[in-house]
Amino acid sequence: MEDLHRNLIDGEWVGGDGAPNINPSNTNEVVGLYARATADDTQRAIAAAKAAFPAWSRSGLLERHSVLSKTAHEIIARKEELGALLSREEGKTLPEGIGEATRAGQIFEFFAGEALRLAGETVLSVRPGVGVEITREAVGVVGIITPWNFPIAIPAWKIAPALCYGNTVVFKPADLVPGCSWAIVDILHRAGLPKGVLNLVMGKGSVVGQTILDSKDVSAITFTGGVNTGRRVADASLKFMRKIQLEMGGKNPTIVLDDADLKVAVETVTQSAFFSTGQRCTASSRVIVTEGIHDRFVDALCERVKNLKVGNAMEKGIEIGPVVDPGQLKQDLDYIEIGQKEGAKLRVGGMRLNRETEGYFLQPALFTEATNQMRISREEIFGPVASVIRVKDYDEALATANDTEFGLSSGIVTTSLKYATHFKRNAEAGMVMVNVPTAGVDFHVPFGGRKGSSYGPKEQGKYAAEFFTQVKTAYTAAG
Ligand code: UN1
Repeated sequence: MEDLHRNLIDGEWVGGDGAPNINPSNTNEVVGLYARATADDTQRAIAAAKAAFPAWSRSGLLERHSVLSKTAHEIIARKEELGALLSREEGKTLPEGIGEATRAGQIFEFFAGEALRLAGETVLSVRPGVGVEITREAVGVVGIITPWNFPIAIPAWKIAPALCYGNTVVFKPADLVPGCSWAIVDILHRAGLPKGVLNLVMGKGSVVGQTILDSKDVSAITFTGGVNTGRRVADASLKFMRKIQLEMGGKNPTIVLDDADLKVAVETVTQSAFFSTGQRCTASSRVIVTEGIHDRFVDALCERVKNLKVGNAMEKGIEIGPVVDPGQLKQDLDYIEIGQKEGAKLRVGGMRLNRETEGYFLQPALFTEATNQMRISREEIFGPVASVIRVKDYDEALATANDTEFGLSSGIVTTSLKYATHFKRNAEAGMVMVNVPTAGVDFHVPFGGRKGSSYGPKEQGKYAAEFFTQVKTAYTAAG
């Protein structure tokens, strides 16, 4: 079959029948056929990664630099094509898709540079005549499990550091969106990675993911996805004393204070809550607004949200693409109903939309008069649904923002240096955003949360070394 995309195991493209990858903007369109790995395939992939580890972990830095750098250049050269593939398989708008593809290229470029900066420390011992060296070494076979909502950026920000620091990889992309993952593995393979260093096993979590979790030969797992699966990764890993890095949910707040610039507030909240169809763990779904600006802000926000252009992700001028699949659409609609039953006021949107093509289009939904106790304020919805919570003042806003089991990204819109400074110090989140959206992060600085959102070392930037390496301290007596 011509458009069958196979798995890459030990340097060979393998696997039979493919499952169709469906375009959520047009469910009649099959983006491509993608093979599904069996448990057996996954075990072979793990064995190949294990066999490739000794050589790759000792490979010259120029070899790693060269593969990562070639990959960066090819991704950037093909950003329009890869961005379109992303939009077709996941439903982000075309500019968002191209932006994400560009980001993936930049991430590879960053780690191509990091490969040349690998260094340790030499220190004196407390004992005379003894020297101490502190170095970082690769961890081993890393299992990489990625979600559907960032089909190219998240694979990039896990694969690039894994390879940079000398690990070998078994990579399982989200079953729903294997297209971009296949494309970057193909690029890396052609860029000259030795066989077995990077293995692609597309397929189901219950088969492929489970086999990775159950393997004693997988020394570390980096996972982004839902809280429940994250817990399963953690549970399965303790018995092997395996390193884990988990990025899970969010219920990210954005505070709007009386002194905020109204335009900045409306734009920041609209982007945080609804862009990428609200399908980001960094999306803001709780908008906490102080009394003095509340009504003015809500009116202006409703106007903006009402006019958002929802439709086929590939069409020019579309601001919000479709929801990714029927399961997610049902979850969004269920929460829209729950919010109304709980007594929040649905001010805008919340209904399915028909467009020329058959797709999962949903008018972004904005609730007002919500409380922080409602389920819509406590549980992650992962769709274009946000609620406004009215509070008296900054102190109540901060307490409300922190009153959640999550702690990924926390935002404030204010012109006050005093409140901005206080918020940066007191927000219980891994990332704090002042007058910028909670979502849409830089690629060269640490990414990650705290509390129920994340577990383990941060991702991205030079901090990625924490997870993808292990530290060794060597003592040498001069004799
Ligand atoms: C971003 O907001 O730019 O799954 C990145 C997610 C996050 C990535 C967000 N891990 O939504």
